[in-house]
Amino acid sequence: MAPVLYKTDASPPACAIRILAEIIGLDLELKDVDFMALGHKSPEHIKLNPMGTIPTLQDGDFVISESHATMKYLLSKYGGDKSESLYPSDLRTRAIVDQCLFFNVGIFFIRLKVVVLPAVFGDSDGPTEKQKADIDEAYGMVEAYLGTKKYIAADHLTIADISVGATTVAMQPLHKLDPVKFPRTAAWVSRLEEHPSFKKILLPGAEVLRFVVNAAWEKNKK
Ligand SMILES: N[C@@H](CCC(=O)N[C@@H](CS)C(=O)NCC(=O)O)C(=O)O
Repeated sequence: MAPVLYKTDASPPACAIRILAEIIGLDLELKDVDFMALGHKSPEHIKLNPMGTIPTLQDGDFVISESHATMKYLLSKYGGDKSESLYPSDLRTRAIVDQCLFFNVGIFFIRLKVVVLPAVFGDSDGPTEKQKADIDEAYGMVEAYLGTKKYIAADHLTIADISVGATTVAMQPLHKLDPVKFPRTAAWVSRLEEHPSFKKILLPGAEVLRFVVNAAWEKNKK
């Protein structure tokens, strides 16, 4: 039986899991959670994932949430010969992949979430100057992590690119990346956007997020 992924199209971490699954050739059964109706906070979903967040994965009788942990689980169980390049066992490379994943969890994605949630569930009509400055600061961190590498943790694609890349692409409608200030990040995003799985899963997802957030801002302006 295929693992079940509770997701919304607009969720960058859910897109990250789907991109990984597609790259390793794993079928997922996708179940949409009605985010606007707070389906992720329903008693049934909280039972699966006490954080009440999307995505959540159910693999037989095993349930795991938090996309970064979930990606590592899926890769260990189903990654086969793709595991080594996506999450290299070399001590330092793996440490750098982890650094990027924790940066995404602890800093970068939070800076997206604090703009999106108050728009969708509150009365925010756009990002504040401080939020935009915080996003720019985080783009600067991505730029520094990239350094002279082609990808964020190594010279090839790893799960760090999938997670941090999903946040970066989804962030664009909230506060656009300035390619003059962050040229390496801009080139990396273009490279990721050419990847067939990013094209198929993330770009439409980011478009849904753009639509939802813009509609919320417009409504809140009235
Ligand atoms: N670090 C978590 C973040 C998950 C997360 O915050 N997801 C958003 C949707 S994209 C959510 O469920 N937000 C609702 C909330 O935080 O209450 C992960 O990567 O799974």
